[in-house]
Amino acid sequence: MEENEKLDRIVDARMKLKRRFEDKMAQTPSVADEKPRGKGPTNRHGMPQVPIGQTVTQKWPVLDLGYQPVIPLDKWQLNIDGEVNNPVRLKWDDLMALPQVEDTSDFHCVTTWSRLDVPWVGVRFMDLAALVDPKGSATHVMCYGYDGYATNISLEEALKPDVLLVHTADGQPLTKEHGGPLRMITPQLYAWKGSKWIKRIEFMAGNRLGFWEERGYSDTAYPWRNDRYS
Ligand SMILES: Nc1nc2c(c(=O)[nH]1)N[C@H]1C(S)=C(S)[C@@H](COP(=O)(O)O)O[C@H]1N2
Ligand SMILES: [Mo]
Repeated sequence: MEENEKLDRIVDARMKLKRRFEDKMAQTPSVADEKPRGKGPTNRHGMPQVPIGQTVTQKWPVLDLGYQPVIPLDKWQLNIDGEVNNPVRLKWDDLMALPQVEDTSDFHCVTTWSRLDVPWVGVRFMDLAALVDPKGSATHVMCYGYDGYATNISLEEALKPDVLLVHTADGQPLTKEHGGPLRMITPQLYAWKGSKWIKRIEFMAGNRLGFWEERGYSDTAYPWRNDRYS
């Protein structure tokens, strides 16, 4: 396909996603709730900086399933498939050739710690979605890690501009403990919604539960609603 044609298709897919999810996104709790629970100054999406039940920490605890996979960059790949018109398999160089975004956001773990103002660098989930062009039937994604983890998220959450697939944190390559070479982050949801060591994003026609969601964690994970367990 011609480069121009390819770009047109990506722009088209982006406009389509915007039209489909803009309203839904504006109605999500972490943007729309009138009485969000928490304390501190208002953050950029209108919520109190520290959600209810969270304590700010300077440290960055590590949470995993007891196994930290090692993925050399030349073996690394990310598959994006399912309900999409243009499934892709990205190698590391393909990922780095996509627009790189710097953003600073907060990280809220369900185990009650929050790490504020983490500087990240990575690729927007939205840009990856526009690349694969989700079918009209797609409503959710399942994100899979190289360690066997999986977590589900709705498209109106995943398409938010602060949802990134990051390779850099605090100015350093993301360490293996925290999901390097690449992990997802979901600043407006509890952090378990962001898969570390991400290897596959499956677009789904409907919802399915991930690893923790099947084991009693909330499907929706809204920090300002104290929405931890189902
Ligand atoms: N692949 C994978 N991703 C994962 C997990 C995991 O065990 N495996 N744990 C989740 C949980 S419960 C949290 S709180 C965050 C923790 O990220 P951290 O270890 O960088 O603090 O990653 C989430 N993503
Ligand atoms: Mo967690």
